[in-house]
Amino acid sequence: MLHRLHRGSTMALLACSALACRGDKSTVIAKTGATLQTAAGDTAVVSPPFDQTEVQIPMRDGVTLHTNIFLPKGITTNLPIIFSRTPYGIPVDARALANPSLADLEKDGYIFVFQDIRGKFKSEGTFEMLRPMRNKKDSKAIDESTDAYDTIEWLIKNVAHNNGRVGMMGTSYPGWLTVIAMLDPHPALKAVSPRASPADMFIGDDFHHNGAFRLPYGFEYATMMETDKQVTQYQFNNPDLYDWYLKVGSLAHLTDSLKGKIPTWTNFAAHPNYDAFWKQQAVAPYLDHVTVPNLNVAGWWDQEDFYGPIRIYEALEPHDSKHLNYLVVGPWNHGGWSAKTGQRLGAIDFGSPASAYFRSTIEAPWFAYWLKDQGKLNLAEATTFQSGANEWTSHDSWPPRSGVTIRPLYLQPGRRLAFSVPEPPVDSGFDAYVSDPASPVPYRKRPILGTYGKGSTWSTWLLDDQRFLADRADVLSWQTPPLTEDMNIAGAISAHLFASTTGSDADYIVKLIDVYPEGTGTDSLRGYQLMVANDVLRGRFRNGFVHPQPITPNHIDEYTIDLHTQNYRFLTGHRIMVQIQSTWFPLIDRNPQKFVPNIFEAKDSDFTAATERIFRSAKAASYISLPVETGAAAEAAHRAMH
Ligand code: PG9
Repeated sequence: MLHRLHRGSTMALLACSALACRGDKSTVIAKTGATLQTAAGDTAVVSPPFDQTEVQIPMRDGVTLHTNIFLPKGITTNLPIIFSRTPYGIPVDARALANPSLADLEKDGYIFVFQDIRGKFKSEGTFEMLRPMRNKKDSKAIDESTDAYDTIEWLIKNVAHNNGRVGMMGTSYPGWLTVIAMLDPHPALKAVSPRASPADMFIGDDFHHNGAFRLPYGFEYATMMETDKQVTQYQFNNPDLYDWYLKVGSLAHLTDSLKGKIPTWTNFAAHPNYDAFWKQQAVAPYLDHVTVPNLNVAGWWDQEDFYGPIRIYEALEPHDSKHLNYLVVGPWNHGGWSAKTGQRLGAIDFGSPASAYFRSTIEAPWFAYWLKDQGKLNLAEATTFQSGANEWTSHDSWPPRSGVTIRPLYLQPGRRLAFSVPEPPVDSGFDAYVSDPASPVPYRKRPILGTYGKGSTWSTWLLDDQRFLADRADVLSWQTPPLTEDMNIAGAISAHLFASTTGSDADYIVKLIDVYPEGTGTDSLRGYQLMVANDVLRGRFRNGFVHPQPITPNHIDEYTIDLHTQNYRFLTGHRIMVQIQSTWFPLIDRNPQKFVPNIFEAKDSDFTAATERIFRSAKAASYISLPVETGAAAEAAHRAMH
């Protein structure tokens, strides 16, 4: 069952216009009053600070795209355009712009333009999930890049009072659309700021991590986007998705139930490995030149697309001879830079309003500099928030090139962690658990509500206290003693496991956790276990994502798991914990643990329990590689922001 979801405002607007519309095929749809009708049917007269015009802008192939243009009321001087494209539905009402996330830009003065992409809401054409780049040899071909180009061309010719410069920004899918627009940019596109743009849906963003399928996200997002032209949420007949997905059984049952009607799901099932389908969608290979100034934005606790923005920044770096490629990472979840203050996320207080700071101190000056020639660009290459210390730091590269020592933190007997190689074993040299797909480890406390469903805490789950897993015998933890001094990490983290399984395939999930002191008193964070980094590797892909390989049962293999990047201070008195498990349900679909060529086609009978051994002996020493800050360069990175 599906249910229409309004991601944006539920208000319907009759708009007013101050726009000169001249394009032949353009249609001005609404040009009247300022009366607002709410979903409940009551009306209120408002005085939005913008005049709105709704138009259908023609693309090169004749398809028209639904676009809303908001001009500051009483505009007398020419202003730049801030342009966003989205599959989620555009603001239909100037009141949607009365939003703290836009306040700084509005104060500075911009024309705002929002557009529904092909096939969504009132735009013509067909929606295609992350539409691949066109074949440039075909002069008639279109893609999201040509649609952005054609729209900008129309805007600068048709919108009254524009100064001929356009900036683009957007979060997640709209962030990806921003990246695609800059690949082949219209000359008027002078600056972009993609936030949380996915870069590769098989390796690290919404749909898979290291080849492991993100089941609820994949299923719920694909059905939400491809059921009709709107955004329509799947309705579950069970309040606990852990239970629902477990009862569904193997993925093949979901494939059957969708009856081929959801193209993205059909593609998931047909492309279980990193083949041409995924590679042509990945953006990094296209990022071989820096076309426009680019402010990449990411959040340390982004539950959807953290890999993407970092990968995009990294891919552009070698081509950035003019120094136009920048990075900002804050203590945010997916979209957290738009939060009113951004001081708190989940249970954690980051000590200052990081989102408000970003918007007034980085975002607004960024666009003012490139689009209005105002101010100076006083921005470091990488501005990242060090959580724990709760301060912004600045670096001339990310990860930092200096001031950091890579140190291996080894798993030890007695569930301890230490920076020294384990002694020759006095015991078996490993710790073991039974991973049973019939009783997988929940990724967060149950009941687990629908991803975007009412009351869902999906947006903050990465900050959940991991103590809820304390009783599970299939989740193993190792930890340091309480730290006697602060320890900062800044840069890339990875896990290096030596492991064996009695099965012929396995998943390994590794979490790096900050354990707060037990202490005394009423502090709500006593003993809290906060994830600082985490990810999964599907064992079949340990030697590459193109050709899955079975695991030889009971053979010790080495697994390297990218835990991405962080900037974090473990405070004195806290412990560092590493947690390992082999299921993370339903976040990640269950690995049958018996090798089958395509897990989407596994039978229910293929799912078998297996014993996992994690080695911590001198010869098979599993460890986490940590970028530990040291010395003067590290101090300078902190000082620079004060
Ligand atoms: N994370 C979402 C998404 C982006 C791109 C493709 C699929 C999903 C989003 O928030 O837009």
